[in-house]
Amino acid sequence: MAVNERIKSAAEKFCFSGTLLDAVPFGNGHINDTYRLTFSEGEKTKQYILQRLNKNIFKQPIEVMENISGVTSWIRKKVQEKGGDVEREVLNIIPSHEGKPYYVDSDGEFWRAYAFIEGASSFDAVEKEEDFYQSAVAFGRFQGLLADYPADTLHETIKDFHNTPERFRAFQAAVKADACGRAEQVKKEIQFVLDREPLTHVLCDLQEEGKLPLRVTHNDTKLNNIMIDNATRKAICVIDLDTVMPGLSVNDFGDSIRFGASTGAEDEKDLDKISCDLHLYELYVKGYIEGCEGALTEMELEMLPMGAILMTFECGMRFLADYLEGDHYFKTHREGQNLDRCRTQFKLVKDMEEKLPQMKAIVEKYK
Ligand code: ADP
Ligand code: GN1
Ligand code: MG
Repeated sequence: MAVNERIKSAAEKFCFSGTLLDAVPFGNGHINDTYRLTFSEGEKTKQYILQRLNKNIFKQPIEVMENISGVTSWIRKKVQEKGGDVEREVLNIIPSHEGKPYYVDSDGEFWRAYAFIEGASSFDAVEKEEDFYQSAVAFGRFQGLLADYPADTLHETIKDFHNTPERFRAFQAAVKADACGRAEQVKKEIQFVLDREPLTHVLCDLQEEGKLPLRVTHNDTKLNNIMIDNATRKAICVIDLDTVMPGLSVNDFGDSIRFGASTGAEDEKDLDKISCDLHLYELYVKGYIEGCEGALTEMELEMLPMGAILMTFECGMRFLADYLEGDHYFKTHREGQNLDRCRTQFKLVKDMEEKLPQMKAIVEKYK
């Protein structure tokens, strides 16, 4: 396959070894452009990940890479101390020939490269229940590994990323502007958001009152941001570190539930297929609490179900705002995809609101 000239040119700027054979779009991320590169090295082949950062979203790509460099060196040291495999249990940045963790092309686009984590997969849906449990342990441990990281050195890579009241204000502005004339056809969904304004500040209020601690969090804890070993089926590496920032543990927990405990895909059109699977939820609660190894406070434990509702609500609101604004933020592959995504999230929110007593009881069982 002929390799796209632009990718080839970017690939030449990094310290890869061998001759570039192939470059294919890879994964199902909604933000960056990800490619898997294959190089030949004598008889062998070696793979790498090359990504073009979405600089419409990450306005300060150098700061993103400073965060990732800091966090990955930190994790590498801890993996090393525990006798783990530093090639596979942490993202390894491949530097540019200039010794930088990125390369800026002539159009001002930012590229970065990682060693490819071999013999592992990421999943867009739970195929084996155990994988979901494993992802929970891994995200919990991730939290532990970064518990003593100097949080004040981290840049806020996306301002107010999980500031739900701020997201609500941005949503209201999108409705008011109605840039594409779409508001009329989604009145029901808009009303769903407006009805839940009080929900938006529950967690922020607790944080402001000092009742929920600020921690170093991942902030994008989707199942497909975890690499699972093909042979052992253990979660080995947390990836997609662009949004590692100070945040709330309950949001990290909640975002995983939103994505992984749903009975359907994020963009499923048939809403009858969408609900929160309490069995998967329970597996995640168990794994996350175990992974955090006692670090969560009583209030954090109590608020885990709220985190799930709120992250799902916030994400649905973001999808709807993007739909109203003309689908500029999240990658879409078909018309109406952001609206479908919004609808699955709101269906999940409703379902979780009804299941809240059971969700709380499950946390009680494992805390
Ligand atoms: P996005 O921010 O767009 O979601 P990600 O960094 O999550 O981008 O990458 C997209 C996908 O590429 C991941 O879900 C995963 O399948 C794959 N991927 C990313 N980094 C690696 C890596 N180092 N090794 C193997 N696969 C990777
Ligand atoms: C984006 O990059 P990706 O696909 O892992 C988004 C998350 C959303 C998610 C919804 C930086 O995650 O916040 O929850 O889509 N990432 C960013 O699927 O906005
Ligand atoms: Mg991702």
